[in-house]
Amino acid sequence: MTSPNRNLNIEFTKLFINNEWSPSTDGKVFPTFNPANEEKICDVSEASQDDVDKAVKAADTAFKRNSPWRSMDASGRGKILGRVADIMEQQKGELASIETLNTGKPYLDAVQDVEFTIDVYRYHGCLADKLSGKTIQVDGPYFSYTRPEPVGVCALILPWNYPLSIFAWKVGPALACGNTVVVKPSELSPLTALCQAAAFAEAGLPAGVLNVVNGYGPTTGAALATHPLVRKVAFTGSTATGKKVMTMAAEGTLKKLTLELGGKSPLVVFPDANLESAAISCHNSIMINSGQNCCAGSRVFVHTDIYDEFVEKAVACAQNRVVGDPFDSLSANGSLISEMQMKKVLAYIEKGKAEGAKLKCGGERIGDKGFFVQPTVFSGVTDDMTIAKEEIFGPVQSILKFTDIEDVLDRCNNTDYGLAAGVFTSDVNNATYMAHNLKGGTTWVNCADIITHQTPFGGFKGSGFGKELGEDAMKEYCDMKTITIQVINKNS
Ligand code: TXE
Repeated sequence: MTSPNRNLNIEFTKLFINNEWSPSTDGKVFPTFNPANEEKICDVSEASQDDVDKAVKAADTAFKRNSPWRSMDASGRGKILGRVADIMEQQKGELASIETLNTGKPYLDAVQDVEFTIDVYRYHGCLADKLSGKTIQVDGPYFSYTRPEPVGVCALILPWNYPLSIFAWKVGPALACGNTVVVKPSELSPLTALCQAAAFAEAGLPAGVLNVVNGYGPTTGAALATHPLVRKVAFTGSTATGKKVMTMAAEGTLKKLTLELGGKSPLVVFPDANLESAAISCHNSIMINSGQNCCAGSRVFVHTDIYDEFVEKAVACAQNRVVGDPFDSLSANGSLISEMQMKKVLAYIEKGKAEGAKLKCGGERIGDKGFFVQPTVFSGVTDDMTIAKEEIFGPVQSILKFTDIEDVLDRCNNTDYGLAAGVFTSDVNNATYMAHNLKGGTTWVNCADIITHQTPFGGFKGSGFGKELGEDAMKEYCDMKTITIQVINKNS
């Protein structure tokens, strides 16, 4: 087991462009914090519009015909991703410690994030030389086939909740397919993106193929999303910002787009479910990462026959959940990412109380240093309440009641979101009927929040479009070309 390191020497804080570390052209920096104690960790270079332009041009040059990257065999690209995974394996404790420091998430969760990241690089590395098209029987004297080709320069805009792994969710398939990338990490958690850039350089990635520009959304992020040389934007964040990014991607040069946005994912518990196990799964689904999780089970619909018993179990789980120093191995939750996020969550809790939901436990900030919030459970939640409609992104479980399967399906699907959903039952017909009719990009049966590097992940409706992870992620980073060749019979 790796051990945490609290006394880190933060080595990478500049912009990573063309395999070089450079300060921003105007010398600007911004501070990055440890949300668990509110102390500044270090300053990070802030990319100006000129820096973004430099990074995109470096990526564009690296993508030119006959460049070292474009000339490399697909298996060579795969080997580089494999080497990055090996390097990260060696640095697991260090990377997890930096992630914990910069996000406030428990160290043991951060270790799992590093492991997931490594799996993603290995998986997409192995897929690099398995991209294929089809040969197609066509009418006439022609031979047709399809050929997946890399799109070009990809702008990858990242959130702060899983900075390490979501970097890999996008960079892994983008590079496996032969694209070049410019990554903008969240301004709240840039440090492990920079560490991964260093790992790619060490692994022998040609200059310009991967660039990282730190900065804020409306400036650095917008400069990247609107840059005319960018061919594809992949974004994870809020629906509101996702819509802006979609507009930007449509202006100027039309760009391909993947959006992974938020959710208000329903979990439905039937009376024939294993109640203990369902209660634990539902609890973990909303509490993990302090609820800052796009596919969190934030609406739990429980059948009226088992409602009170389920609520009792949910409250016991929440009361037993240890919140504290993220470097302490006993802590299941650390701090939230920022004061703003904490205030947003506390405001939703107040709204829940004001609108008549029953606060069963939690509901308060813990301490006055760091952004810790008590695991909170509301019962008696109804569909019209704000806490049942909007994404809270905090450790707040809302439990609703249902009696009828058709009615609960309608209620689950009556949301602008469609990222994930789940059902708990021992009846296979119920399970299948629910799984087929719930509108969520990922639907779980007798489990929740299970995401693997092999399975595609992505939402419907306001939760965005396009898939990450699994083989499907590769398609998002390719243009499929059709090639048709006239076949002349020289003897006729
Ligand atoms: O997200 P934003 P924020 C949800 C969650 C959270 C809320 C707000 O509910 O409380 O969003 O979080 C960049 N042009 N999710 O404000 O604004 C920004 O710099 C280009 C769900 O952090 O969406 C960051 O890199 N880029 C989500 C990224 O977008 C812009 C994970 C996300 O920021 C930009 C995170 C602009 N105009 C939050 N404005 C999930 N799906 O898991 C911002 N950015």
